[in-house]
Amino acid sequence: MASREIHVPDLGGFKDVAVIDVLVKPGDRVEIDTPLLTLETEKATMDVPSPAAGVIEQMLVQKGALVSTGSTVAVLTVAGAAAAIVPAAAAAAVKSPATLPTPVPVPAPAPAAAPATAVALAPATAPVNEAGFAASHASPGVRRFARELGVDLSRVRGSGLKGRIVENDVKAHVKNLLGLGGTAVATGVGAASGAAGAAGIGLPRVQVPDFTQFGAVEIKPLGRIKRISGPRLHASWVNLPHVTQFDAADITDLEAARIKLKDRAATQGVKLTPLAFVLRAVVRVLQRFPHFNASLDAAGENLIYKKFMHLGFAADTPNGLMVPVIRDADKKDIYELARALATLSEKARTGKLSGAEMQGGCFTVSSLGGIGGTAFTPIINAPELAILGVSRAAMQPVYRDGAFVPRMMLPLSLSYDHRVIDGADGARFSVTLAAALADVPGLLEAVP
Ligand code: CAO
Repeated sequence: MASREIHVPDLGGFKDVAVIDVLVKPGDRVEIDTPLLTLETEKATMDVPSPAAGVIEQMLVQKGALVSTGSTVAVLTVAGAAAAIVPAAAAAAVKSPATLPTPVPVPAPAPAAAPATAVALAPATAPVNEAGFAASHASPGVRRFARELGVDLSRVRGSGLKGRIVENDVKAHVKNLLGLGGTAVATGVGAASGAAGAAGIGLPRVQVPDFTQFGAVEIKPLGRIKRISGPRLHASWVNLPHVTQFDAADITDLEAARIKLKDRAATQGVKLTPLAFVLRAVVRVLQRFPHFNASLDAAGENLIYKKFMHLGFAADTPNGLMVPVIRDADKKDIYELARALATLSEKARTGKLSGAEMQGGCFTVSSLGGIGGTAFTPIINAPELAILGVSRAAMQPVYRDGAFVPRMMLPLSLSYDHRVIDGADGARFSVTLAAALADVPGLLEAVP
């Protein structure tokens, strides 16, 4: 057992930064990266994460205190070696919108509840300028409020001290956008932000009755990940016109090859599941369809083609769904992809993913193949333009050359942003992907 001081990581030149929240107390057990404090600069809020696992011995700062780079904020009792220590600067997780955990794709409900006219009435749901949002002068509460409404803070004029944006500024901004009366809008905004799962501005709200009139209830707050990802998923759902293209790839030959390779891979500690092959096939297809590896700019007028190929994948974890990102997936072969999948999903499950490991994705794959199902409609991980859903492969009778033959078919569900990707392109992408999955030698080729 050893005591270890925890210092504020490099704040990038900011001094006397306010502590706006103290998240732990003496006696609390913390892991590496457990947030200890929340700081607020004029530009963003950020957590100070624990650089090591242990038990909090002392907290040396309180809410309202001012700290700078290197200030000692806590003392931690650390068990065992210093090996568990990671550099604090590397672990600092800036909680600006750009570094919030990537929104997690979830199977979407039927889209019936979002009439197009209502979305059109909602200027607050125009694409958010993330850099401008991050730079806006507003408290975490106001940022959250703006996120819930899909309001771009960079467009809001602040009436507080030094131009700080307060909640009423956000409401006034929405009022201006909608050209409606103050009282009515304020009421609408308040209600929309207050109710869990409430719809955004301009959308019909879901009425939540008092369920106790029907029987006993228990209320539990949503977990942190769901609270962060929910508004972003909602923003994607209402801002991006989703279309889902279904297809099935014949992976009979691929499965035969995978089963042959699987045991040898296992001896080298690699679990070779179909997903690694799907990722390799996606890379090959993205190389032919670069506009699927792009994003629309904030104005929705230009397409930003990415000259890198970082692939996200949805991982089911005890804390909720997360989307780790495999960097430079185009430079990895099947085995390297399988290894990256295992490493990152293990980190996601044990809460050890860093912010950087969830950023920069170009395209996401969401596989429910290990669980079951025949198809689903994944929500695009905006500002990406498409997401591939993979369901469970099954042996099926396929009519070929005048007879039914048993083939292993893998269901694919490709959701894409119809503002950028036409239906014909969506179908071409799916067909090309199915062909890539049938081309076993191509998938096993060495990666340049
Ligand atoms: N068809 C048939 N079998 C499949 C399959 C598929 N499409 N995909 C995986 N399997 C099999 C694997 O081969 C493995 O079988 P064995 O144990 O016999 O080898 C088993 O299912 C379990 O696979 P896995 O889930 O451990 O591994 P994976 O590489 O397929 O997936 C990961 C890794 C992290 C994506 C997965 O564990 C996970 O978290 N999935 C859930 C993702 C999710 O919730 N997505 C929904 C988001 S909504 O958009």
